[in-house]
Amino acid sequence: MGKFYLTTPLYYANARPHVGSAYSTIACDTIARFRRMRGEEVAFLTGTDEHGENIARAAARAGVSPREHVDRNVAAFQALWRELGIAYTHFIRTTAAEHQRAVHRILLKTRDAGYIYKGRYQGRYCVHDNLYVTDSTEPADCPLCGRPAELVSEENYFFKLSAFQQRLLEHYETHPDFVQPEFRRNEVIRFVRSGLRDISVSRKTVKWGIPWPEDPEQVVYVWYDALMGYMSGVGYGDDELQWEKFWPADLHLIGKEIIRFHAIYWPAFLMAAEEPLPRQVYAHGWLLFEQQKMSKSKGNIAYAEPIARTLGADALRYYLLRDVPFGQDGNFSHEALVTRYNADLANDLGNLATRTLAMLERYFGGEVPAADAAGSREAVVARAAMHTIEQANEGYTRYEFHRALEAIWGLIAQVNKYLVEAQPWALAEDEEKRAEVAAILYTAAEALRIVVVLAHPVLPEATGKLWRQLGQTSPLSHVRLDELVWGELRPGTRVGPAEAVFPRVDKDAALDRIEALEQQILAEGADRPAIATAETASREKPKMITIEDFAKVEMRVGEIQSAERVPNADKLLKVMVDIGDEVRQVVAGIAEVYAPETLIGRKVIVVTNLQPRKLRGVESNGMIIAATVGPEGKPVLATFTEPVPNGSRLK
Ligand code: ME8
Repeated sequence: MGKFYLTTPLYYANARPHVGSAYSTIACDTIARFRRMRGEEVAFLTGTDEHGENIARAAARAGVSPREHVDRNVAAFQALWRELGIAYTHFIRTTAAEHQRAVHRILLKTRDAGYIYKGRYQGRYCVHDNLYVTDSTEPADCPLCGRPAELVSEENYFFKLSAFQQRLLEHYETHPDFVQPEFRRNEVIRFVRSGLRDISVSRKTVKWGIPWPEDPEQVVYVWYDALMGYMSGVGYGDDELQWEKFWPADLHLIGKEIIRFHAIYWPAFLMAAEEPLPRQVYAHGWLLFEQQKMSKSKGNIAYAEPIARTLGADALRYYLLRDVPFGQDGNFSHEALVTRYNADLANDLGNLATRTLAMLERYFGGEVPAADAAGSREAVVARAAMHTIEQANEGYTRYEFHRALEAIWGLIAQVNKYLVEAQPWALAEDEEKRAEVAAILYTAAEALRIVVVLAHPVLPEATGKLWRQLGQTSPLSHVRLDELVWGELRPGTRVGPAEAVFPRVDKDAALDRIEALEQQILAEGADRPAIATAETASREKPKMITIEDFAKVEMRVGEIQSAERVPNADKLLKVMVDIGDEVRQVVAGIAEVYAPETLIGRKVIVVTNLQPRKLRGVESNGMIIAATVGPEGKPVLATFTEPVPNGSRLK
């Protein structure tokens, strides 16, 4: 029996999961179920990435220890996976003792092989994405989340990534499937060709992490730590039998933003430690919500629970895999989801099932009849079903879920049409047509059986119910997808009773209920996203400060004298502001909303005692106050409606 080992990313345990995290996990679960139905032994790993400064800060904001914080969020992940029918076999937490041992083991191996050295790291680091943004100390924004990267200057351990440039390129060449889809592979190759620099793999000022072996002053860089979870999760250095059986991984499924970590760092780390490389890294696209990546930092999040509790987990699974071609970005919308639910699930599949089962009950006492009178029309349906079996298998194999589902729903539409044309309900009135009616209903029921088997990886719960309604007693997950053929439904099988697995819903009522449940989640203090965002910040209870704290901030009325764009920065304007006794140069992130010429003469509020800093090389001596509005964080300048002299102090 073949094996298949696949993984989701190990999600940051800094907040509860959202639809974005559910997306990758549902895709993996579908692949895992598909592989099992082809007779393979599947190890399906998911888990949580629990170390690093971003987690420690999120915990501090929530007023709990990092350990408490991650425990709470991990529980939320595990509960959601249960609710969504995710049948993972392994769950790794990067705070587990066996994981720490595995990290130490591989680091020591790497050091002994000569690929680790001590040096000084100086540059800009994004705490949220754990990304070394530049090696320069100049201010820079993180390319992943757009936040300003922080200045880091410390003694670190470095990994000789530069030594692996050639070997990586050779690997991509000789293993064309290693990075997929193809356009991502090309992206990675281009990046590696442009040159690789050594990277720091430890942090000194961060405390929440795995201590560096033999130097507890330092902790292991969180990406090194997290990637190792793919190995420690299946027993690396701990459970040889399991390790030997499942490693190398057959598939790391990830979102496109973390491809460099997976397709460059990860194989280089493994080459250095002389461990076998995974077979494939597949990067899917982003779910966009209101045109932007759904993400904790932007606050434009949809949660999975409200959908699962309104329409069922299968509805979410189906929508996510059907609506967006896997690999590309796609819009997520509750409206589209409910529309698909009613059209594809309640209507198309629901009608085929209830109609067929109800007629079997009515005309044949709930027993599948023989199809002796089957003619050419029935043969057409049988051929279409066989073709659909091929297409669905192919779609799943290539992670083209939308194609697999399109093919299956194509068959459903064809059989529904066939029933409308054949009109068994009209023929049933004529006793002489009984054999014909039998052939029609056998054909519909057999097509339904095939649909149920093929859709099982995506709709595990609903297909399970339909399977039982079709009178099948063997476990559905044991049916072999690669051996599925037409004609195996046995005449004489008792079916029914027909029960709707996807009852039709009123669209507005469903949307209202989803919205109400979303609000409930946001209001649940314990489970709220731990990262404050433009949208969620207003809902969070602010930490109190004293009047003395507030008095430290000097704010004055200013009048804009001139404004111009900062070159190569879409968001920034260089503004000269008259604050009474001087004219200050301030750089403000408002260029996307305000044209420079519209600002002249405008009264604004300026924070005047901020330390000067450089933004894109332009010095800023203060800050102009603006509200942050909507999910995109659109700035709206604060101003006065009554006359007020320049330089007046605000308090
Ligand atoms: O990056 N659309 O964790 P993370 C599609 N801990 N997929 C999305 C998504 C969206 N809008 N939002 C999230 C980390 N995802 C690291 C990984 S692995 C050793 C360490 C999914 O919690 C997608 O798979 O930020 C993305 O790559 C992942 O969640 C990021 O999860």
